Amino acid sequence: MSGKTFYITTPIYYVNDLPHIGHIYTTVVADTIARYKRMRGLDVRFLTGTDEHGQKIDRSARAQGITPKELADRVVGRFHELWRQLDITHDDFIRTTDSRHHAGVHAIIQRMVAKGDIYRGDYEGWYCSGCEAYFPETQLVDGKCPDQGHPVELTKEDSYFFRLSDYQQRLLDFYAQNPDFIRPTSRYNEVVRFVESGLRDLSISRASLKWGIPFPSDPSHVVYVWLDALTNYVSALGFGAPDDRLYERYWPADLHLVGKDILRFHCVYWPAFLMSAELPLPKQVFGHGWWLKDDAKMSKSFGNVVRPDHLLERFGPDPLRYFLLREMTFGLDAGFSDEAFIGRYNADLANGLGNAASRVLAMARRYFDGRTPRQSCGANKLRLKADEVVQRYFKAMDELELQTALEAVWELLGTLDGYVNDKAPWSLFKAEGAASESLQRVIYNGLETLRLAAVMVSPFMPRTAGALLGQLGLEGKALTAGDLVWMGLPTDHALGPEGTLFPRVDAKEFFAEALLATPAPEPVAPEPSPAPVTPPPETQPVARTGQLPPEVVAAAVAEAVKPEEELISIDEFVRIKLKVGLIKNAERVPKSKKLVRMDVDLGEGTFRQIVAGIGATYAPEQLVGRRAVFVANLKPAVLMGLESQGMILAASIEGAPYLLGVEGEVAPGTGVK
Ligand code: ME8
Repeated sequence: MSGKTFYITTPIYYVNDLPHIGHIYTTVVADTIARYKRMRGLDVRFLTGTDEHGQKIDRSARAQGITPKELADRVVGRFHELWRQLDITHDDFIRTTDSRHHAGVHAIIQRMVAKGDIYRGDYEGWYCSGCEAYFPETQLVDGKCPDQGHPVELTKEDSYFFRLSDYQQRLLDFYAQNPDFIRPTSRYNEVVRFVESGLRDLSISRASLKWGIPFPSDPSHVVYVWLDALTNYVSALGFGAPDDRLYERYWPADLHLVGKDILRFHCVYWPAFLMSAELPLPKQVFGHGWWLKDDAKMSKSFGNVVRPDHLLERFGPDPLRYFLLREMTFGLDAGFSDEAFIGRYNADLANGLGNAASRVLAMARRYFDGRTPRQSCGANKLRLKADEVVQRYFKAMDELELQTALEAVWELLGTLDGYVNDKAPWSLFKAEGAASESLQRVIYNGLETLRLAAVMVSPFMPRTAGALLGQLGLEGKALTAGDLVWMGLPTDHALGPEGTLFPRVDAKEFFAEALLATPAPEPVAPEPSPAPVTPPPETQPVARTGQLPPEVVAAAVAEAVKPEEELISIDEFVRIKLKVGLIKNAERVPKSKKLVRMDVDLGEGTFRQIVAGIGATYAPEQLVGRRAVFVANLKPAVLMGLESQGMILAASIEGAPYLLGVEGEVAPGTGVK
């Protein structure tokens, strides 16, 4: 290790909802960068965690009849589990309910108080309870909240304020001196324009809320949730604790990775708080774009709805990691589509990397008895390309252009493919046998290119890199940038066992199975309104955080508040024939993790074949003899080659199906209303 440190953070995620693709994205990006920096020999510290205070969490917990801490404890487990499944290598996970964090928050506020930057006052402004944000009168639209048109009320609150207005010029000077502080540049300009337009003092306490960290010296207030949350980046290092060695070693952070929604909190408030507390400022904040879901497409097109948890379960972490990093240009928005996922999986992973690996390795095994050739090759066309790609890869990775780095690796794989076609090693073998020096060189070059590709993809797809290196007989060694030098592959060396990196997927079958196998996960708690992230109680609503693009908000609102015309009449309802069915036989569908094939008695004399994605919750033997409710007049569908002549009804709890029970010995075929 060089002794040079690299401290990287993700946002700490709210615990009012289960983690989704957006959280996965930020965390996977951070993990890939952390792994790359480690590979370059840096002393890396990678932090993630959860944001557990504030009104949003308080409300969600109330809606479920549990305490906010109980809610947080429940959801935090899901984050830990997900990060484990995705091979995330964070060094620490902070929760804002940790006592170490309280100490840090108090310590920072005390420094701000000592600086004379905090005063007590009354706040009067227009409050939107739908968005939980204050708006100045000038921003109201027709007397309503500018974000979602909710009604606003004139509200007065006793509060502690931070003299943010005093920091306007200092912030502008700082941005000017540190043009790399905010990336990408478009966001830098956005923040500068915003600060230039003027900053007002910021309310940093809430008297009306109990769920938070008590304000130092006045426990009748709690600390404003964003001041609380931002401090995690230093409290996790022991700032404010007796042992602050980690703080001394790693602060200031090299990179705060955030979504563009919370950029201003990180680029305006956080540096101003730190300036006030006389602490060093982070070196860079990167505000990446949003994953948008083509909602209409996903809900309308039958058979193509796939949730990330299903992708993870079916493919393991690497294809999802790859897809997220390859599909989104870092900094811009992108649409998440399951078709695109399967398309990339088949094209880039099964055909691209997977095929290149199996093709070259198979020849090596065959021609040289499962060993690498005895001849290496220093100078050749493939090496020239590889050297050039490695340089481009380093440059792109250093500039956080992860997509560009992947493109470079795939370009190299394309060159490898052309090279093998040109050199036609099979003809060389046929003509001269394994002793042919040309054959040895060609195969060596192919294997060496695969080795370099494996090392380059290792921060993105660690398991795949390990598997490919294993097949090359190079398992188990920690990778460094020094491994990206041509001729690292030993000659006459035993190759590892054979394996398929990415089996091809039949998209049609996959979607059919996924649709039945994975019901939509339930949110942890229903939100009282589709309000965005709790916005600050501020005099100037600089960052109406969590604002989704209008089309996403519209879709969410439409989802949450069904317009009257979407209600169905009783006539429509009775068109669905629900019947009690008795399951006579049940068996797993071969090659499917979740599908079960059942023979069901619906009182019709003959049994119906019904195929359902319930096999992860129920073993076939638990199903036989059981009564359940079925849709009897659904058009048949073919799943993994089997016709399903109906559908079994199940409740869905976090993606797992639970069958509806039927009390008593109700005769098969009895109608259900
Ligand atoms: O804002 N696309 O927490 P949060 C891409 N607790 N990234 C997304 C995304 C999407 N559709 N949705 C969420 C909070 N993210 C605060 C942060 S930090 C001191 C406090 C990612 O649970 C993205 O990184 O709402 C975004 O900034 C973050 O999740 C917001 O997570």
